[in-house]
Amino acid sequence: YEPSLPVSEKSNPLTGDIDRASASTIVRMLQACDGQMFEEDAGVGYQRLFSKEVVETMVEVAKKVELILKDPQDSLVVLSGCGTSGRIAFLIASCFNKRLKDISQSLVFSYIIAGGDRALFSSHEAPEDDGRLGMLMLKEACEGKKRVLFFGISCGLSAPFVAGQLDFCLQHPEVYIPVLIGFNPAHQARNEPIAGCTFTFHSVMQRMLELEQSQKAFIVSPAVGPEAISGSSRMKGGSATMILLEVILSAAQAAAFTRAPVTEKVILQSMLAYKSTVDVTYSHTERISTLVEAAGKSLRCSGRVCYLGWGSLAVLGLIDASECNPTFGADYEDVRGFIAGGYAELNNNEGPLTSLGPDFSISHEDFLRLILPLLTDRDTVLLLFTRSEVLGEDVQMARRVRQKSVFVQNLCSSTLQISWPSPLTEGSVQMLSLCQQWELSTKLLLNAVSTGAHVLKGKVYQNHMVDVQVTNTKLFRRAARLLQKLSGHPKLQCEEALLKAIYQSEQLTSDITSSDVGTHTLVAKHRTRVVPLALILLLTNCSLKEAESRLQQQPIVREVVVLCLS
Ligand code: S6P
Repeated sequence: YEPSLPVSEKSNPLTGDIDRASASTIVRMLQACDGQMFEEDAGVGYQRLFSKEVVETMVEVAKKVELILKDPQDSLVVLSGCGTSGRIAFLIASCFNKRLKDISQSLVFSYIIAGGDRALFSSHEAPEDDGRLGMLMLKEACEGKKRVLFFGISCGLSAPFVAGQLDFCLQHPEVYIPVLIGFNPAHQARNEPIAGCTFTFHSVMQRMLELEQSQKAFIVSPAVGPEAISGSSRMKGGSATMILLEVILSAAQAAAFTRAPVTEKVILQSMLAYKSTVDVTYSHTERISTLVEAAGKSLRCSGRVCYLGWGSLAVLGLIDASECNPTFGADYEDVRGFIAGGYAELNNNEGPLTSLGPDFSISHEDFLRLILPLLTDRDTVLLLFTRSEVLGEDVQMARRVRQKSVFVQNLCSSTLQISWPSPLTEGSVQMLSLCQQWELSTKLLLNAVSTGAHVLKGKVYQNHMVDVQVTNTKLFRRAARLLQKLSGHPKLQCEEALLKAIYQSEQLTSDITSSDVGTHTLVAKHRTRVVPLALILLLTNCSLKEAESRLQQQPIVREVVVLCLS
């Protein structure tokens, strides 16, 4: 079934055996996968990051941002997406607003995430399916604006939430210019009907393609190769989103405030600097492997991994931690992020969210109060900071954590001895890019730690997230496809097994089989381990009860499968 899949959903041949690899091999595999982001077009006809068309479009988009920065009255640049794409939208909008504030300019960047701010730090995958909600949230965010540049981010060119927003932009060209950021060739955009809408992602994209010539819409969608863990777009998808947006917005800022015009050369050089960042980060494979090993050990013996961060690096910690639940079926206690200054530092749209539950307690005070007393030598704590941010706070914090004999590792430029590529341009751009590259570097490290640790815990089968939560239509379809691949059974049978696991019912009533996928995913929200359960059902033809007990006896899915097959 693989040839029919879009690039972002394919499984990567480089990582087929990642679930049996050691920590250092896992890191080397991730390095090879991330390296694919910068590969040239290898004759497959897909656009890549460095393709001429991609760079040209980035120049045009940066010029549109520049116009808004120079004349911000009644204007807005909105970045929007679901899951990781929405979280990166938040991170970038916050970073660039901070920089505007530093030079006393109007703040023009704003973000939207499907599901609202609670989705910044916890998994809310269902709103991704709601095209109308996307449109309404965009309309509300832009109330009264006369000019809006809208960046809709969907790595897989698939989120109905974003399709709804792009459609709305196309219907109001007098105000909105839509820019689509994704990582598949245009013809691979999702063409599945969207509940309550007359368009699909694919059809919206076709309309945008027609408007590209007249610069009324833009599409930046280079392929970056399949993810290391199939479909896990938080990894390369998220990194490439950061790179594209940071390059475009930095170039626009430099043009608006330092009179350094946006050119293809500026864009290309800036992207090359990100390539160097990836190379330099992975030149520390040994140190990263030590972290992966420590985090894996913690998770394997029911310990926890905590990221204690300062500034934007802390935001990356929060983001990485929040993705472990939907990706690996992890508990929110397994990997957690904390930020110095809490919500005041985050400055998110909806303000403090602490009242929503314990998983929204994210300040260092919360860590000291709720987590520190519980820490043991099974746990791993990573401190994330840049030297300029912390002024000794890190040392104090590390001392307090070390008293509990926890494995502590500082991730900052001095500890990892990460040296940075020589500055490409003079002036403020140099400062900006230095800071941004720290962020990409930190993201890669954290993705490696959390992915590697869960792989070592047995949460990945071959290179598939077999314990994925089935909480929206994309994930339901992915789960059914995975069952087909792993069991060799036909689609219908795999969907039936999945439904049995979701509804916890041996018999599928007509009520169940006649419901739509949206209804199934609402029920699946309250279930865990549905894909492993369905897989055992398919492989052994046993009862649900028996499948559950097999899974309880051996939680590592690959081992259960080996047992079932033998
Ligand atoms: C992926 C992550 C998801 C995606 C979300 C949006 O690792 O768990 O939350 O970010 O589904 O995907 P896309 O393709 O629209 O950017």
